Amino acid sequence: MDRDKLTEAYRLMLLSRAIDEKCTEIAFEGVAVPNYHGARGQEALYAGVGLSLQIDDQLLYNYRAFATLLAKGVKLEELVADLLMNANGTSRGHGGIMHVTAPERGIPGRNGVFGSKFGIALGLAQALVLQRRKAAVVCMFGEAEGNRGGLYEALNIAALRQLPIVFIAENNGYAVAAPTSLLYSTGDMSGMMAGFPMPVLKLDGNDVEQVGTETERLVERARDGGGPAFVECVTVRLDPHHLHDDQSRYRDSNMLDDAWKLDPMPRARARLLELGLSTAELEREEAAAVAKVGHAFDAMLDGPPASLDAVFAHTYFDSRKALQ
Ligand SMILES: Cc1ncc(C[n+]2csc(CCOP(=O)(O)OP(=O)(O)O)c2C)c(N)n1
Ligand SMILES: [Mg+2]
Repeated sequence: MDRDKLTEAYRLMLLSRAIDEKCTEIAFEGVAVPNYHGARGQEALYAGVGLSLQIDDQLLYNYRAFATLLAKGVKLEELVADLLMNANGTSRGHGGIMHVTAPERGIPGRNGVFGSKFGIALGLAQALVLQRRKAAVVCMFGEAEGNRGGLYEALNIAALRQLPIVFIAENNGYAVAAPTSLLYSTGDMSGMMAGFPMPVLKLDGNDVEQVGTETERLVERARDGGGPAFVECVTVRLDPHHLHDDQSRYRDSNMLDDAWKLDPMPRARARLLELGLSTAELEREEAAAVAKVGHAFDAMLDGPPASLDAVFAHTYFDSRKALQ
């Protein structure tokens, strides 16, 4: 990555980290942050993937992907409002971070049932092909979702029809408390896929340059009719599964110390210094991210709750009208 691109990636990573720090802070003060799952440790993966996407690409995200959503065009204030689950969010307070929805920006929505997104990815990709749009679907999932049978069926159909889908497997070491090695017979997420007729890559998910460069190449290849690909990004979850998870039950302090050695933030920072950014410039970037996130939370904290009327605004069937 050149210096400008890496700076852009680092900005996204900083925003993501600042969001985590703010969510944790206010949650401990008693503010509800519904369904918040931290991204600390995984910022390089999410920023790298996000930067490889254009507006017309379709993103099926997972709930920690703050940097990917921001890169895809969700405004920081909207994302914060989704985290706080109020009416200023993309889902108007009806779904929160689990259901960020901005179809005009290539985010068709998310549902909480693991495994369902694979069939949706096939449908979105088939639509892109039929409409002759030069765009790709990026389908992101963790170890739990990647262990559903639907993934294997989707990989087969994607290969058979040469659909433009890049599958991104987020190997952050755990599905809640279960380590990856307990879930996959090869001990990782890409070893399982070696036989599928498509590029199958295993990347250092904490290296934002590697993730950004490789996913960009594969997304472009998919847009150009080159077919699907499977990318495992090996990363690290630094925090508990969510704020109410006691990770001391399955990770001791030595394991956590080792995890923190993989933190992608200092790594990206060191690379920017190598590329010629000064410490003062980096400090300015870091302070700017914290300030931006702080302002977004200040602005969105008292956002209005979801409106009851809007419950029926985006549905095919309005039961109130049927009862009139
Ligand atoms: C079909 C289904 N079963 C169970 C769940 C509950 N669930 C929510 S998060 C989670 C674990 C997720 O682990 P992973 O896929 O590794 O993603 P990570 O949280 O590590 O990002 C589970 C089992 C679900 N959402 N859907
Ligand atoms: Mg996981």
